[in-house]
Amino acid sequence: MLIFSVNIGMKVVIFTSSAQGTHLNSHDIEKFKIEGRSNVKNTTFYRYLGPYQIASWLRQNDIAVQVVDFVTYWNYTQIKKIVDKFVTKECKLVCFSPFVFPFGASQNLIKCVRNKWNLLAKICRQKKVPTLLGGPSAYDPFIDKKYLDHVWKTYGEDYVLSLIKDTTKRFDIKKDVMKFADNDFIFPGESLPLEWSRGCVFKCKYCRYHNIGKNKHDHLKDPKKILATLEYNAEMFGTTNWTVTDDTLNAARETIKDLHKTLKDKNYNFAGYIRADLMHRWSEQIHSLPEIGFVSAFMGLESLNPDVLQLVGKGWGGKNYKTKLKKTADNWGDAMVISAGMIAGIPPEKQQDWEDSNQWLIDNTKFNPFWSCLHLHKKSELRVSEFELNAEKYGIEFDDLGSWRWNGATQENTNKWVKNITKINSTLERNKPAGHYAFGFFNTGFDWKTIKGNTKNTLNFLIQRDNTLESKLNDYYDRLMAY
Ligand code: B12
Ligand code: SF4
Repeated sequence: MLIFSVNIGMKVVIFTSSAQGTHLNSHDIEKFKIEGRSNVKNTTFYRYLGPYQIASWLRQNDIAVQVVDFVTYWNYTQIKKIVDKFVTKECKLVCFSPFVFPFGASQNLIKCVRNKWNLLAKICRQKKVPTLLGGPSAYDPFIDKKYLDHVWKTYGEDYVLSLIKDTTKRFDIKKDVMKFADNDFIFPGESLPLEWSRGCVFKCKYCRYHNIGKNKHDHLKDPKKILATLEYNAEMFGTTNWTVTDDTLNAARETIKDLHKTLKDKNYNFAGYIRADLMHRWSEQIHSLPEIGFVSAFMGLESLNPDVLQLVGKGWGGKNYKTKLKKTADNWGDAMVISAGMIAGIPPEKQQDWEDSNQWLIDNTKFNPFWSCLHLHKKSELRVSEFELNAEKYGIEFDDLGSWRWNGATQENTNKWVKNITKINSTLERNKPAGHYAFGFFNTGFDWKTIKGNTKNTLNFLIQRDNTLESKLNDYYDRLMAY
């Protein structure tokens, strides 16, 4: 392999740890006693778009940027070398963009990941370059304040640019063509994330996203720019597999109609989040999404109980809910691999209701149920969602450790139930990876036929047996340091 160094002084360095954000090396696994990793071990990775999107915008403004990914995996010596190489005298800003912790992450894992980010921030601090934390974890920062000059909680393009350049230029999602770059070190066959739009038309009461309840016509990327993004990156990196990061991609009805005309004759694969109620209402999507190339989705159902849905603020909790859902599932057939996202913990449902819903999904659909425990923050400065901000109004209480109690259920017991049902569901033949999670397997070298044809357990086993993840991340490091 030809290795050469271009020696460009980077003006901005953005550190991230692409979702899942918790990749660990074997030394840390031992040191922090991370047990049971074989069940939860992150055998895949998928880039978190936020930092790359900011980098793309800065590069469009002639600012040299290095994104440094997979931060949690590097050891002390590697981190030191990375910082020495990129945080040089040309560097005007260091950005941190960690992803949020997965719900249910163990305390040891959280400690280990926090530790790594703080170590990195401390080493950067010694370089006396301004530091900035942003992205979804900025709402509950796990990097110590003493290492940070600024914290930013919403979209970052304009703010970061304003710190580097005096300009009146403003970022516009509608017109943007997002470009990955050579020094992002994209792997052959890697799936990449892209946005079709920003913001969400719904307003769920447990939601911690800052741009919800938008009008459905707001912040939609021009379909021509979506195509240009696909084509640019296909040409540069051979990318054909894409995850759409929108919270509800099928809310963009006109975008789908428009893209259907062009994409049905191309060979792209897509995955993303869709909602069943919109599929039911706009039934043309049953055919148009697979024809565009959608092969897999994560479908946010949350619950099968109309009262829960009404409390949460989801539109589809009305009459004949299960009948509509079954019809949508039947219409879909085998066209897509789908995970049904369910949340345990919202009243009036109790454990027996969650059990029944899990069984109903298994008996009546081909969906793979994916359960999460309701997640709420107690500390007032960390409260963002409606349930958090007005907990008392809904009868939500918190114990001394910050765990919620609601309508007789506790976070601890609900979590236990979620862990148990996840284990039980993982033995089912239908436990196929879906949505964003499925496309992570492209990045470890599998094709769609193999991903679709195997359970998560089998794929994880193959990756661990062959040390695929480790060799990919080590290869990334070599390319980063040789740049
Ligand atoms: C796609 C997605 C996922 C995908 C990620 C796939 C991937 N390739 O990265 C998957 C399915 C893996 C995922 C998982 C989870 N997710 Co998620 N996810 C999202 C989603 C829908 C989009 C994120 C995205 O990429 N957007 C596109 C980019 C371009 O936009 P952005 O992230 O907003 O980035 C901008 C700003 O944040 C900012 N920014 C980002 N970094 C930086 C850095 C600096 C320095 C600055 C200044 C700014 C900045 O600028 C960026 C450009 O404008 C968001 C909701 C949302 N719409 O944001 C939830 C969201 C981030 N997820 C959330 C959660 C809770 C989770 C889970 C914990 C859920 C779970 N059940 O476990 C897991 C954790 C995963 C893990 N660690 O293993 C929450 C976080 C809540 C919070 N802030 O506390 C969100 C906000 C959803 C919500 N409605 O509440 N997720
Ligand atoms: S939880 Fe998802 S669907 Fe609900 S408002 Fe938030 S982003 Fe939208």
